[in-house]
Amino acid sequence: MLNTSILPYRYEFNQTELPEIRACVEQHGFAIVKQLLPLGMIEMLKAEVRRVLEDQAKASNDATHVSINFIEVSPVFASLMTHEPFMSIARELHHHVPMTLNRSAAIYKKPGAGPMQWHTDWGPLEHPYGADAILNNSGASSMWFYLNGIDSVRGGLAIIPDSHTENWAAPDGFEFTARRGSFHRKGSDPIAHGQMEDVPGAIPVIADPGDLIIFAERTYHGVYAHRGSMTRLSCGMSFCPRSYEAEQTWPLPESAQRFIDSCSDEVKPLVEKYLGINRQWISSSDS
Ligand SMILES: O=C(O)CCC(=O)C(=O)O
Repeated sequence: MLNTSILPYRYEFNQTELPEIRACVEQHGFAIVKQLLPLGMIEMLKAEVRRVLEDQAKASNDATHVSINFIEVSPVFASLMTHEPFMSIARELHHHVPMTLNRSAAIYKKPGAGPMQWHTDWGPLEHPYGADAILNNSGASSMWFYLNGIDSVRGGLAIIPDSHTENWAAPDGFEFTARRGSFHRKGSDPIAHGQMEDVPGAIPVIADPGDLIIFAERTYHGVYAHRGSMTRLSCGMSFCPRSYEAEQTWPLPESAQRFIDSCSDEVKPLVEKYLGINRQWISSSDS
């Protein structure tokens, strides 16, 4: 069922409403596509997130565990690049220009996890910067699946609609932290705000398993504390225009090369320019 009650415009769509999905992301910085994944795929992806992250999660007291190259190690997730309902949305978001895989991730979040502070994934390319700044300056929209469903109780996302534009002003009563990375209450220490409930204009993202959540690279978002009882499993990927040329990059990681080599001829055009990710890499101001 489509829910339009929180905002005065539609932000939930069926998978066939491609122009409407793109228009919503362009105008408001996010959209939700209902019931994109079949049940079997949801269950296989849950198993994949567990396979990749559960051992380390069980051996650790940390509540949140992340794979930053999930697509490279999950053939099931990679197979979404041949799932036409998913790819037709990716192509529409990019106005049908040639695309390349930008990045991917999976997250395993235990019940009891605290909130994640408000932030934008975008960051300025001011030296020294890391791989995240390169990959989040590519014009990519994140395409996420929260495989158990999310809301404000179960460690769901909070987002600020319309916060995806370069000149967006901080919410009333708040000002930006350094490099506009987050915001803090005026008069408080300049550290990222960690409460989801008290930010003017913010909304909880409420989604079912199999729904696709899309948000733009500048859209401000945070995560509610996980007060549910089930481990929250999620995974996402993004694409950018193939014409995107980063001004500097890291050597292609071996895992990324292996992944590219493993892709079928059908998928190859989407991964030939894939950069992988190296979080140890730092830009150089000499080049
Ligand atoms: O945990 C989530 O759902 C979102 C994570 C996130 O915002 C991030 O890694 O930038």
